[in-house]
Amino acid sequence: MGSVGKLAAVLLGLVALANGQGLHKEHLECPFPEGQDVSSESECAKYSACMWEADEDACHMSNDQLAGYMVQGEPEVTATGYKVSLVKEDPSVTLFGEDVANLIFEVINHEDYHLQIKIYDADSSRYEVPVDLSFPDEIGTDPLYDVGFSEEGKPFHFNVTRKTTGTFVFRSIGPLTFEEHFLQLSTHLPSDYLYGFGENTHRSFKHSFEPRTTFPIFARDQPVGYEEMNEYGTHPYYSVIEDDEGNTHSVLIWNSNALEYSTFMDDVDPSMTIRSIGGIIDLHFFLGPTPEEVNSQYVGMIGRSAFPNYWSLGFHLSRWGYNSTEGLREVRERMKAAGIPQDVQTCDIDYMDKKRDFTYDPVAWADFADLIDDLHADDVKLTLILDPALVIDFDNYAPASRGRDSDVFVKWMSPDLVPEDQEPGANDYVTGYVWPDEKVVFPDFMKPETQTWWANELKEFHKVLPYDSIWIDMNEPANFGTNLDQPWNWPEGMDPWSLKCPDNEWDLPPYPTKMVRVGDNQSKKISDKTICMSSQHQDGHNNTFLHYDVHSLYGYYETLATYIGLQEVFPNKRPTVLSRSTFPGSGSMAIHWLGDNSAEWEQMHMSIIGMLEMNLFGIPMVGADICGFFGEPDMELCLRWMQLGAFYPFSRNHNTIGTAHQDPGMWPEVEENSRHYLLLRYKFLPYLYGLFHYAHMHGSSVVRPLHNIFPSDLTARDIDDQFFWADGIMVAPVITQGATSRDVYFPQGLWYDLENHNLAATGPVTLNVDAPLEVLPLYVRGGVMLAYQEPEVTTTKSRLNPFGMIIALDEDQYASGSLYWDAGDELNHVMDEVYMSHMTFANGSLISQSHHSTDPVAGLYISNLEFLGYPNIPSSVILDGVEQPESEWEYDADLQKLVLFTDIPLEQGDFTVTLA
Ligand SMILES: *[C@@H]1O[C@H](CO)[C@@H](O)[C@H](O)[C@H]1NC(C)=O
Ligand SMILES: *[C@@H]1O[C@H](CO)[C@@H](O)[C@H](O)[C@H]1NC(C)=O
Ligand SMILES: *[C@@H]1O[C@H](CO)[C@@H](O)[C@H](O)[C@H]1NC(C)=O
Ligand SMILES: *[C@@H]1O[C@H](CO)[C@@H](O)[C@H](O)[C@H]1NC(C)=O
Ligand SMILES: CC(=O)N[C@H]1CO[C@H](CO)[C@@H](O)[C@@H]1O
Repeated sequence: MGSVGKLAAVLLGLVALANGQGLHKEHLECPFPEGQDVSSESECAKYSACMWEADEDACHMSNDQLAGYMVQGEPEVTATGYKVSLVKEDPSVTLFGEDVANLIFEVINHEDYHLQIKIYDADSSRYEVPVDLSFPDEIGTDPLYDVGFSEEGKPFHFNVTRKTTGTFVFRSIGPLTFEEHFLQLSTHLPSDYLYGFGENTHRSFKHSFEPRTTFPIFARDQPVGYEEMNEYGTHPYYSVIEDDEGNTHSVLIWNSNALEYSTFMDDVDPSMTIRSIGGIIDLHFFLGPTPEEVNSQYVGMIGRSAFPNYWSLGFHLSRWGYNSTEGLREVRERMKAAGIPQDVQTCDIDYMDKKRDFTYDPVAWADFADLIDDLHADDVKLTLILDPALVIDFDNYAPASRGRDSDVFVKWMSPDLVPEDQEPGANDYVTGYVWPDEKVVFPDFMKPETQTWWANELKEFHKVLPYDSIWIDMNEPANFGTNLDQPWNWPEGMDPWSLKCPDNEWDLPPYPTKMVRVGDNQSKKISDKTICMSSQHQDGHNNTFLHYDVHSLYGYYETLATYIGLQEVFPNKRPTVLSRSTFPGSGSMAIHWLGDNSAEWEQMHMSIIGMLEMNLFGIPMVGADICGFFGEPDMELCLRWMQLGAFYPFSRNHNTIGTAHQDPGMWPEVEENSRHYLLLRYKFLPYLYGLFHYAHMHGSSVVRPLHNIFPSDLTARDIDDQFFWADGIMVAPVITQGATSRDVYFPQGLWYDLENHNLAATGPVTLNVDAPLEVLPLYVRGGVMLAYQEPEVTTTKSRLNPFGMIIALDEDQYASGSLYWDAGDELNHVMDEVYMSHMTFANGSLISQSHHSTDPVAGLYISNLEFLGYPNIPSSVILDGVEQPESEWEYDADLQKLVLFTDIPLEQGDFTVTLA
């Protein structure tokens, strides 16, 4: 069939040329379950949808007509768009078998900027992601896009173009594959400025188009490493900057099955193949056109980010292995003695009794409740970890027996699969093994009964240990030793045992994706380190779901249950939930940290990439384990990481058991420098808090890549070792061992040093800046205002201090900004309980217009207005019509900085300053 295929390919190429699509060879490599390295003529011959190209020594997908679908009939108009029928030309031409014969290609218009395209089985229903999305009631009238597809009787292709520029956004290439357990769709991309997809071990923010670059996506307990791996969460979402002007779009692949994506060059065109092993093809396009508009449009659909408690923006200290209250007190005393800011203390599983959730060690942690009182007396909050899996010691462990009474655990899909050695009392539940010393069961958080039971356990436990927030770990869900002889931590002396998954189409799918070939994949199966794909979940409507389909939603539903449960524990307070596994929408409920990293320099860099990506995914409250989880950092690494981590939105130092302490008080140099940079963080928390409020209300990112602010700056698009807090503070951390300086790229505009207020650069320019060990390069962009408050060692204290504003002027002597304030932790913060002022400085006048109520701002005032880049000494300074005496302001001609000492109560609301 090789020669027939080639002839058809040539003919098709001519058709494509006639259509004005250009003559592309569209050489799409056939996917091999064993990986592309096995490619050979005999391997290729196994798949009738593939053909061997002897001259290129490569196995390619056959042409579209042979291997793909044809357009049949006229489109059928629907209320929101239209449907087109597709038919598989030759159902026997296949990759892995069971090709779906008839498909529907459906175009659904939402807002003008939002297009949905679904491709699904015309004859029977398939699994679709059950998570709710927000859609508008009415569709837009002037879409930013056009959709094209092939004529009737032609091989099926479709494209999406941006109307204003005519640039294509998506242009499918090659045959579409739609089989029972394998979907594949390839497209050209308008440029190689491709970002996103996760959660992955990306070593650059901008994607590579080297041949055979393939990343799997599937929730997995996979520590950070350097292979192309899938990690804890699932975010099949990417964005592309299309052109030099910076027009940007994004695409969500709304699919929760195991996925992978490959990037490559098709001749001159950057291209991508998306593969999934289940569900349907359901694409959501967001047309922006700016990167921040894309963000806002996307999170408007999946859920805008949660508004964090003010205290959660403080510094969190954590480790696994305090081992006792005494061990924890020792570290806490070191922090206090050093005067290092800390708002949250976190405990890992070593506080538990035999690693059981909702318990604490009655010996080593006997006085835990007293310790919590002591922390609270210092205004420090406590976060406790919980794992999803509960021991099946039903007779002695009430949370599990109550769970069994409510029937809340994940089951086998069929009673035949329950193993013969099932523990008595474990019903038809899937049992595994994780941290506790007995077998465990896994709550099915999709069930409303489970959510009720979980909320009750959270409430009961809070009566025992008055925690402030919950950290949910291991929720991919992780299970140790699946399919092996026994888990690595199986109790000594017990007969070997492990969870073994059956050999069926779900646990042994024909194409398990690259995930089985990377990382810590001991059994090389899709169920490795998790529960079996033939486990079964159930929702509140008696719908059942295979774990195969909803595996990657486990963390999402546990987050939802925890978020709801904590609202019962803390009525009308914002729940603080930290989750390891996430899915689109998790950001509306949870904080995320980037998982188990290591104390290695490159992982500092990867943490910036991960943080930028999570901001794309609508999870702005994010950070990595400062100083590294595995391994032991030296002083220099930990110091540099504390500098960077002081500017993670979620700032937490955490490490693993059996390692030396790495809290900032461990080295004199780290102690001094961490105190400095954490105090600087605390100083600008009012600014950061305002950014989170804005993100929550309008759906923006908090941490941004440079190109989100400068989309048409081509240099900015490659930079991933600098980042912004919104568009105001630019952070350029040192992430190289031994470096005492670094190159910093300053885009267009004026840039002031955040600390000494010097004019540091007039961009665009790259400068080598001094960054000796004690210095983190930080800049404020001309044109923005930053709200601040004098810092203290806790936010409880700093929140009482006077405010100031940094007013960093641009070339036009202009700046704008805002100050947002409220009680700091209320869930339903209504507008009459907040203070919100918008400030603009233009034409020599600062005008502050406020919306405010008295409650949250009583006793608070603005004491400093600091103008950076003010060119000359003013002849008069007028505040609310009153000329200010010279004692009330100060001008530094060298710095070109003017400071006004004011006493403006926030309760006053509006004010005006005029400089002449
Ligand atoms: C999009 O598809 C239509 C219909 O096949 C075709 O006429 C048009 O040239 C395509 N546009 C691009 C940019 O490929
Ligand atoms: C689910 O099924 C059970 C048992 O058949 C039934 O009692 C219950 O009403 C059903 N619930 C819903 C929401 O349909
Ligand atoms: C805590 O206990 C573990 C395991 O027994 C041990 O390896 C570790 O060194 C202990 N940690 C500290 C800080 O003593
Ligand atoms: C500044 O003054 C100019 C000229 O009077 C005016 O056009 C402009 O709108 C003013 N800008 C602001 C922000 O008030
Ligand atoms: C633990 C384990 O078996 N890891 C292997 C997973 O697969 C990759 C790629 O084949 C190997 O390099 C790892 O050693």
